[in-house]
Amino acid sequence: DRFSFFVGGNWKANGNKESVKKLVQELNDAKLEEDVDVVVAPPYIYLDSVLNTLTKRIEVSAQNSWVGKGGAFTGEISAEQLKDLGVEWVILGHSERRHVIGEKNEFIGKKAAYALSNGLKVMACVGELLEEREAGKTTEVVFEQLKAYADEVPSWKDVVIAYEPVWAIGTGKVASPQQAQEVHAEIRKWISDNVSAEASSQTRIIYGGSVNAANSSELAKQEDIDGFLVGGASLKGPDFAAICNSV
Ligand code: G2H
Repeated sequence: DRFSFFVGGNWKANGNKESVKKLVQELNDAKLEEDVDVVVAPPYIYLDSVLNTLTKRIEVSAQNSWVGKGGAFTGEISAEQLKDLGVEWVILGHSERRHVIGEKNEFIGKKAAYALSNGLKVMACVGELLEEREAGKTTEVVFEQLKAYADEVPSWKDVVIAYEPVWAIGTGKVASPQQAQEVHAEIRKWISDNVSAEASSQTRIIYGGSVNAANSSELAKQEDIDGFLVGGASLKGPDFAAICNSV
């Protein structure tokens, strides 16, 4: 349920065989508090080796999956294949896929539904661009992104929502605890108004965007921040462990 804190590490397209081995070792050695769900998302090509070497204390996620059944889709990886490997989670709708690759709301909603129907759990990302925030459109944009998921997914039971303001991603400009809390509360209310009170109280809403070991405790104190999606700082085992233990 939402009451266990959730921390995801999004490795993005970083690392090589050697650094992945080192990171897995650091994570295996880390002391993690009991009441926190921890998931890491290596690049596709390292998923198998990470699944075979990482402590079972930490779950494994992909960073993307194909929108439907596998087949003639060059360069894609299907939800069925991820399940076959033993992957439990997938990150969908990350801002880098939205704004660098060009994925649209509807496509991302369909991906989420397909992944869930194949037994994967989903970190469903949302977040506004700087110009959208400055134009006062943060909630409008985030609500449209949420609606695209809500239109497709039959249940929110296996969904964690990641709020990642795009202006805070990889920039070192973390949202203030108040800025993050404000949007998290709006998201919680949107789910209550548009999905159900149960989904609203049970769904974890995690924050992403320049989270590090120095700023995670203040963010974690906010009422509606139920965890983090961590990029850069998830590449260092001790830092990531400190973030996991920040509540
Ligand atoms: C946001 C985050 C992880 P970073 O993309 O998803 O990355 O912590 O590097 O800003």
